[in-house]
Amino acid sequence: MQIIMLIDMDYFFVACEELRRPEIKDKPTIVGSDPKQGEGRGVVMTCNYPARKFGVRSGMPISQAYRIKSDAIYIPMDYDLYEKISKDVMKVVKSFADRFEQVSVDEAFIDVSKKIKSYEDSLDYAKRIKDTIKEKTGLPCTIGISTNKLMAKMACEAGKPNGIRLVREEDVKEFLNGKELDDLYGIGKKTKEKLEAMGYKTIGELAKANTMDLMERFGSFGVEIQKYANGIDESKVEENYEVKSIGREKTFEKDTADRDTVTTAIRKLSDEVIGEVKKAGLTFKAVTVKLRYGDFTEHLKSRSIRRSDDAGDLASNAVDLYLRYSDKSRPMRKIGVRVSDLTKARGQKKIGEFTS
Ligand code: TTP
Ligand code: MG
Ligand code: MG
Repeated sequence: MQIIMLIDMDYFFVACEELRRPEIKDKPTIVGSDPKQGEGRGVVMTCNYPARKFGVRSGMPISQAYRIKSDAIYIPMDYDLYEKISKDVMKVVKSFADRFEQVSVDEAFIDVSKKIKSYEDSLDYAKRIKDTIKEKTGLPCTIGISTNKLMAKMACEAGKPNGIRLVREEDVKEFLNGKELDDLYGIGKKTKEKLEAMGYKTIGELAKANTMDLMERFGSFGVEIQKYANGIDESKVEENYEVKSIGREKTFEKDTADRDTVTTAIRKLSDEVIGEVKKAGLTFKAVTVKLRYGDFTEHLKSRSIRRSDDAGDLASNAVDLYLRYSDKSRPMRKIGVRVSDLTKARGQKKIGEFTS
């Protein structure tokens, strides 16, 4: 039996803000663009549940949110904060997983089929994950548990907010049956309208639809959504790594145009970068140097090389990029060395293929 969980943080950006501004708790709060007294452009990134009660939603124009709830608390985005908290959350989630796949800043799938042998145990296990996230970050989440990624996602939606929701394999059909078409992952407003025009109103009806008709109307996408309507999803939880590149920088104590000083610094930085690369069990294919001059102008120079995890390869290419592309007459303030296009050393997929 396969047991998959989706962990998704509740009203994430606002919840992060709540940590440093406890006074906003339980008050309608919106993170997004400046509403400018209703004249503002841009959208609501997210809002807490008290704001949702009034009909405010993610993605809604901020001016519309302002019309609905002008006395809500409006907070601008602080992505650095959310990213930092996200890392803390993901660290916890990963520690509970056989396989871990982060799919956005606030959600991740885990496969726990090896660890958990029964649905009863999965509920206890989810509770432990939820409690640990709360303990380490102070934030609430919802966990959906089921037999594949699709159903874990749907279970999570149904369990929102601050819940744990299990949909057993034998209950999948009934769970999906009466739901609206656009409750199904993959079906948006347009597809819903087309399906309704064909006479299908619920997920249950789509599940039993004539497959040829769906093929004719939607091509292979039609087959896929019908599979989804039957709760079928064969995709696996794909291990990913949050690291897209690894780099180090050095600011010189005094701006310098001395070639040896810079070259020595590049070699040292290369060693440090390789230390990280090896620790993570990765190889790299792209090398970038950052050249920043005393007047703060900055240049990035990159090249692709044969895949490697070797300090000599990195240093020689980084030094070469510096020698070729830097302006030797101008004193440098800072130098940086970075590797990217990372892959697990044991020949697996490229990182960019996993992360959004
Ligand atoms: P979601 O998990 O979709 O939403 P949420 O965490 O705010 O609320 P819920 O309790 O329903 O899970 O998105 C996570 C964060 O990502 C959200 O706080 C804001 C941001 N976000 C975007 O950047 N773009 C989007 O289109 C959406 C929907 C959210
Ligand atoms: Mg969320
Ligand atoms: Mg999410």
